[in-house]
Amino acid sequence: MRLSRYFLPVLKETPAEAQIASHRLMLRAGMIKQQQAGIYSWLPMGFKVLRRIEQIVHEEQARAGHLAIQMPTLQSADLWRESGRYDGYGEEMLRITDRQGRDMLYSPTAEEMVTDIFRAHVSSYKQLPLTLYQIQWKFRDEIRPRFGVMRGREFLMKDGYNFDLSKEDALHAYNRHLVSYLRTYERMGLQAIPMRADSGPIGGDYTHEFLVLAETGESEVFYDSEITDLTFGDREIDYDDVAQCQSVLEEFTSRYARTDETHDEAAFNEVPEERRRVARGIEVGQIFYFGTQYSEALGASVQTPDGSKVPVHMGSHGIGVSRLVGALIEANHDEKGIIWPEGVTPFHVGIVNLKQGDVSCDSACEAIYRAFLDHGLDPLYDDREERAGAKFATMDLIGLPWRITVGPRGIAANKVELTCRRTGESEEMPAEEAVEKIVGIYEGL
Ligand code: 5CA
Repeated sequence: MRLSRYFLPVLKETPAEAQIASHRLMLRAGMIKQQQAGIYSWLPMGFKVLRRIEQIVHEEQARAGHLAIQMPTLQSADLWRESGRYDGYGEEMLRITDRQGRDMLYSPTAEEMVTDIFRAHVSSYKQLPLTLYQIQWKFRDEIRPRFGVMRGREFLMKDGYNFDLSKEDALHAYNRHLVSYLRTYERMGLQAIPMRADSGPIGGDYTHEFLVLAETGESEVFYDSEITDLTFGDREIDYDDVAQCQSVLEEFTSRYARTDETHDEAAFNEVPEERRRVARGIEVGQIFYFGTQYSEALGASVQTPDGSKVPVHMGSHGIGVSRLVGALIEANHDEKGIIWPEGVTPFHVGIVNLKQGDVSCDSACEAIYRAFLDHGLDPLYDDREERAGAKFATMDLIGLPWRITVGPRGIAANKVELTCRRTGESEEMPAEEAVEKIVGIYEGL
């Protein structure tokens, strides 16, 4: 992409309504535009990051053997009356009436609808296990939408639902989700810690929330500092291996880590004092096992090997896809702007031409730009007639992890400058070498 042809409506002033860094930076970098309280349009660069996050989520769900579907955002109230949640859900549910006077709602989650799909098509244990998921917009009429996309009213969620014959199988599905989520967040460059949580309106006894530590997080968290040393890394996982998934769950959940909703002071005090941490976190995902709550209410049962009929055991598992964009920025920024981790960056590299219109600079930039495209990478070339300072400020604000700077003096000596956004360190080298280095960095991702 050439910046002269892009739509990047950068703001010079810091928007007064934004209280936290991620919200400010998303507005300043032209990623989103607020349309109503808690409802946003996603502009090209913001939308690109959202798509990258979705892609990682899809890839990791596929790896775990889960199947992508798409359910409607508008659902019939009758379906929700069957589970008993239509009346119980409260003010957060946006209720709508169509022209025939039928009650509808904008889905805040989709346990009912996915169970309806299941009961229509599955009747035998032989069709299990089954996990269906979607990435779809949700609506929750939050009383206090705030912090931009972090607590929106309309927000994008990955919601997945497992159907299993027994509690034991469903707990394996729970573990499988925990493992796949660890991988998912790490690929985005985030550490998200599974913590014991409260199940809220979804119901059930088994639930973990995934929290990214950040001062501006909405949840208070209590944990054993040893947990922050754990990384999933590139270990091979067989998602059908019950013992292996269970052991990962144990590894990541055996230390004390809870949100304020389930915090237990006595248990926390058993952690050695020097390892006790009280902090804040952003909830970027949650997994639940709730047994037969919805399958019984909606009549989703299967025939067992001995011919009897039993309701299936279920759980649901969510990732806050749009919230993650904010969480990623909270965890990765400085006073100049965003610092994207390579896994989710909207463009792999920025190219800054210090003297637009100079034949040698222009042709060097064009060659670098082409070389990246040939390697399947996505460069952003700042080809505008702007001062160097303004170009650098834009690049720092939008936070591409790598920048190549091309100027007349460097080109005369066959050199460009390669700068790392995170460390600020620069190195001079021939253009081909800079391209190779960046290609190498993205090869493993
Ligand atoms: N049905 C289950 C899982 S599929 C469910 O709805 N879970 S949830 O309520 O925990 O939501 C899943 C994730 O969506 C949360 O962990 C959070 O990251 C994100 N989320 C929830 N509410 C909002 C909101 N108002 N704005 C942005 N993201 C949100």
